[in-house]
Amino acid sequence: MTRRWLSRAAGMGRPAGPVRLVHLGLGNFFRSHQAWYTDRASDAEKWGYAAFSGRSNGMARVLEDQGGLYTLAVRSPDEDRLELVNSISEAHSARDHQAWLASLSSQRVAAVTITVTEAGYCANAAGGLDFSRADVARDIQRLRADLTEPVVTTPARLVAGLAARQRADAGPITLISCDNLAGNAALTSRIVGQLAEFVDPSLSQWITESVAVAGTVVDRITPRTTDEDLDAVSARAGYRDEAVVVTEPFSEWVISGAFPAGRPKWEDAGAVFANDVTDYEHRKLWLLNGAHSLLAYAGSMRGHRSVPQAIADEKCLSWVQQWWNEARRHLPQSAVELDAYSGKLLERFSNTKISDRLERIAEDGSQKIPVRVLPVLGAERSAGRVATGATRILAAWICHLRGLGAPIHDVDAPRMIALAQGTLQSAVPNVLFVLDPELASDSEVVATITEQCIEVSGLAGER
Ligand code: CS2
Repeated sequence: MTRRWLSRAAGMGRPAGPVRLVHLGLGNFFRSHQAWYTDRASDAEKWGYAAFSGRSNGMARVLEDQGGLYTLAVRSPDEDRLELVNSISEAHSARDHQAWLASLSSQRVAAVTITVTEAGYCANAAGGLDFSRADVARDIQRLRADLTEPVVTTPARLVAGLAARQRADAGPITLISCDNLAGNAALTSRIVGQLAEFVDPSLSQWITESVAVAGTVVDRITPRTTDEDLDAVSARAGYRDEAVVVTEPFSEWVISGAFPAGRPKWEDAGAVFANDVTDYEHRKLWLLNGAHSLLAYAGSMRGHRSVPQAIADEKCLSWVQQWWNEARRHLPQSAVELDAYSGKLLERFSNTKISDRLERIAEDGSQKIPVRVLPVLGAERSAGRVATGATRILAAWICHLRGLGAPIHDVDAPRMIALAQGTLQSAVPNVLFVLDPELASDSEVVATITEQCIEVSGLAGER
């Protein structure tokens, strides 16, 4: 057992950089992606992060003890490359609201990156802020009474932070959404704008003038860290690190937006700046994340636990290929480019060293499925086709909500589980209605999904 702990105070790593970036959502993905890009930027020593937990606080405490340092284990089929990441200068728990307000009030802080998962934006089906949520209503009440009161939802924390910045006259700033959502910049603008308008119209005016919102496409498969990972890294590194993150060698970050207060030279670490991220976004959300959801539901019903296991199953692979053939008809990239992209995806999914659990990916399907599958289904329907690769993902998800395959962890679980009960003839249109009422009244789509529910659940026992 290693006795030495990873610790900046003990002189390990680079000295902490000045805090000029803030992050919301201190999970594994932030640590394998934005924090890593910042550490790899050519001007890294000038840019430190104050990183805040989304909801759970454990990681903030661990990182605080380690002075923000942690190890990224970049795991390819034949080696683990250990990289010490230095970009987190301060780690704070979600409860540390005063530190949050202080960070956003600092003139030095130029941007806020956000990874709070799809559900964290508190959006409704129309893509605006869901004012009917009790937590949102509570936060609004608090902010109306006092803009410095602790709040918990992402939109309210952002608005409270921006209000503090306005009071401090600290100048413009950029919000950078890094979650797997369609149009993540526009969604972030809407939820922040709507909440601010409700709380204080003059703040809303300042936000319009002073807050830029950048859109991004982010990609790096990052499974949950296991105890074995912690032990293996400690054994090799010669120090104990409780904040290890395991990830794959591949990574992508496409960014579009204005940075009136500056930013790190992320392009020197491989990030791509584009005028518009939409084409990249569709390619990633449909081909990678859509296939992931398919494997999570259909694969787990066939007894698989991880992505590499599921993709090695010929049946699952053929379903993924069928879905990809449908999705790529609606992507603008050339056939050669898309072949290369999906070839690389197959290689990434097959990396048995990255044991990404289907259970993780199956979470929050109610938030993921609309983004990943419905645009393709709709485009195919407009062309007069029922895309059976796309409908199979919906069928597999409905079976999951009926208790098959991976366990259900969903922010909207009680409602979705209730809708998926009863005969398939009623469950299918009931679930579809929540996604899109038009789909629920499309008898061809409903009939196809009903048959596919029988197909995928029947095949569940085949292996
Ligand atoms: C996954 C993503 O959680 C999920 O549903 O599809 O976390 C996926 O691993 C990342 O988007 C990869 O970049």
